Amino acid sequence: MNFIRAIIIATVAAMVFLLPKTAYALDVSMGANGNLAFEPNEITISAGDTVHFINESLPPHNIIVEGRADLSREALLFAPGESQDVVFADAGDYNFFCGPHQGAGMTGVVHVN
Ligand SMILES: [Cu+2]
Repeated sequence: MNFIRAIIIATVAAMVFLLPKTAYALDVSMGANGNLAFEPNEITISAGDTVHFINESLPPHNIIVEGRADLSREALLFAPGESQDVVFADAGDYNFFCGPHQGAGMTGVVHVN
């Protein structure tokens, strides 16, 4: 009986260990409450996490990550609720802005640990 119990415990432990790591995803809204801003505009995540950018009001918005065309989402989002995901695979600090509204201060920074 103890042997079977040990096998069950070992199996469950292995299953938990082998579960794919679900990367954390953080929501950042664009233009919420009629502000030309990312909200939040300073975020800290772990390498491999996803930032989920959601279009709100005062479109169009996009996401330009300075010096990283591969992480940028240049396509302009017009409709509320449209979104773009950006996965930050490597540690570092990433400045980003909205192309149409950079001059209005629609900027932010992602700290990736
Ligand atoms: Cu914008």
